Amino acid sequence: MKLMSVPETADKIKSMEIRGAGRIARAAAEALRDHALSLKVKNLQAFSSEMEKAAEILVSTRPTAVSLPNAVHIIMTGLDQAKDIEEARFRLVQRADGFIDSSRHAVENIAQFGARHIRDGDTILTHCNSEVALGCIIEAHRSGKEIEVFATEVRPRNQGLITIRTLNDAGIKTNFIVDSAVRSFIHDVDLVIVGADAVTVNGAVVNKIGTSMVAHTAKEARVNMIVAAETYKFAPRTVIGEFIQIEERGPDEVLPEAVRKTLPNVTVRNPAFDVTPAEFIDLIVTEAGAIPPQMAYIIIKEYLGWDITEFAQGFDAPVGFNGQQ
Ligand code: RUB
Repeated sequence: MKLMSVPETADKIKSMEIRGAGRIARAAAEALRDHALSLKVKNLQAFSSEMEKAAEILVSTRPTAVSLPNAVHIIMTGLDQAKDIEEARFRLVQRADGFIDSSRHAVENIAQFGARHIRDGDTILTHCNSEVALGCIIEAHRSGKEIEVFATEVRPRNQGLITIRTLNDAGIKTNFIVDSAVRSFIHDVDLVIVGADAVTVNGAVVNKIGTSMVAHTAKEARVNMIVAAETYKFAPRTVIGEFIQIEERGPDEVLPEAVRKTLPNVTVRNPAFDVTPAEFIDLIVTEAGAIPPQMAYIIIKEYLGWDITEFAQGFDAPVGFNGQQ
């Protein structure tokens, strides 16, 4: 297998060749691990500083997916405690591999937990392309439940096309609709399942633009909404009131330059994500179990191992994935 360099991985994340919060985090973990393995430097200080630079490059690629800084933080933790380069390298590789394994297990466990909330005969609506949300749907189908799916197109990047291909290949009956048709079909839907790029301490979910409109429509129609999210998508810094930055992407994704040139008074706005408040969400399914969104702090504190007191000592307190030191 060809190793991908840090700049290569960063470019692929920026251009969305690698996309989806979980995949982004695992790709960053792989890039950091491969970088650590190939790094030839004279001393531990140089090793740490090169790794910090690589981490910064990766974290700056996409600002919204909290899985990315969370993964990088987990992997970089403890470097300063190593006694030499080889120990630092070993620890980092172990942490990166540990993160990738835990992430894959989390995706599998969420599929199992989430599928339990899907009943035989249910019609499910999903928005964007989330491997964990799709995992729940596919697992419900695999376990013999007869289900049908509505999948949105997801303008402007059409992630819905990836979703319908996956559902089609799994043999699941699927309806493909444009984003603006959600309200027209919501009465045919029993359950909405989406993924998340970030979950804040107060249970708000940041996900693909349009998710909050879907959630609003579901609430109005009294259709339950489930969010499938690994614990590393919960955002520790929201505990101290920090906001999740919503990525705004370039106008070309929405309208070609040739057309924009003819419209001098028009500005294209292209936020990639939006925020769905906790009161629109019935359940967040994590690998630690399903929780009401209002319990997000418990995941941040008990499961991720972050505590508000740690912020007083600085953000770099040595805590790791699943609270392991
Ligand atoms: C992807 C998106 C997905 C979440 C969760 O946005 O909003 O719903 O990232 O995905 P983009 P997953 O296409 O802009 O990356 O469950 O696969 O981590």
